[in-house]
Amino acid sequence: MKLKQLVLTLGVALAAAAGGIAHAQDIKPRLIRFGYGLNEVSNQGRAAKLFAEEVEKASGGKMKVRAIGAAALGSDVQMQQALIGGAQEMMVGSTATLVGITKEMAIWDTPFLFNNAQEADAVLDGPVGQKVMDKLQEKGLVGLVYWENGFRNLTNNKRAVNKLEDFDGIKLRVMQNNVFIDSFKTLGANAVPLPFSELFTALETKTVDGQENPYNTILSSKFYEVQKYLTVTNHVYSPWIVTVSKKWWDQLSKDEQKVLMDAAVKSRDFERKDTRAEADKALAELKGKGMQINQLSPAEANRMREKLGAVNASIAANVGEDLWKDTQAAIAKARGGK
Ligand code: TK8
Repeated sequence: MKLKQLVLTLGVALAAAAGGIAHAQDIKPRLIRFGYGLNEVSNQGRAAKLFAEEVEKASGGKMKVRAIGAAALGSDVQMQQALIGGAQEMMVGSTATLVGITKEMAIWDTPFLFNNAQEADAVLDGPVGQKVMDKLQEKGLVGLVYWENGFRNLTNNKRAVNKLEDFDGIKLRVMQNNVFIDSFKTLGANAVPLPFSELFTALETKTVDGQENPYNTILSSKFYEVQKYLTVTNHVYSPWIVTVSKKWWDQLSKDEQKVLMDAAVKSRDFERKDTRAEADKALAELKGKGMQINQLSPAEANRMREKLGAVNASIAANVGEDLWKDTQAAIAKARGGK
């Protein structure tokens, strides 16, 4: 009788302990390191914060996103490698920095591909954008959504760029990507590939004379402190892409994957609105900060466009003629040509 009681008590105690452990495991949240390159007070930082909040809310606190900006986890390229290896869970960065991994991403670097953000949204969120995104999977990455980095514009410290010839000899930082290197060499600049995380210092120390990025970034990264001239070129629309380590993604339940996907879509919609609202006011702000701003005349803009057309053939060859044609067709459709 005594023994039976002891066994019973022990059994209850063991069951309680086991239950306790299982419970503790249940409430220990899944930690997601979400890295990005810009600082917290940027359009990228605001959207990363919203993503983190949405994930936490939708998972009832079971999933926790630590959004880590200012390239504290590394440059775009370093973070991509960490995702592939499984050492980091998520990031957002430029599609242009993914070209070394997935060559099809170079389609988005085509100069003057989109005339406006609505065309970009239609193509990126449509079947062509999805197809390019899905190519990441065979390399160990899962793409969720495209965010807007934006139309890129030129800044430099040498001279106001009013005509094509003014690019001559400008040492221009570009993203680590052949299309960008070729594009700016074609225009006569001295293109220097560098990670974004090294850009401010390179400008400050005059290692390079200039760079190109959307208004939002010129503002949030305070490039106006180290750059005098801004030329409105809108030479290419630059997407950001939210990616996940495939190694890690494959361990998640379908529910967890859905939480991330839904939050990614919400962050995308928020980010595009926020970015566009900020861009609308940015030029006036940059002027207020002392930048000297000029527009290219329509004739010079055309010369630039024609000159950059020379890189199209090599982009098409690199991404494949089928993808090139599908993209052109999708743009025509977005323009209402059907
Ligand atoms: C941020 C970069 C940045 C991009 C660049 O990590 O490198 O110039 O425009 O947004 O991805």
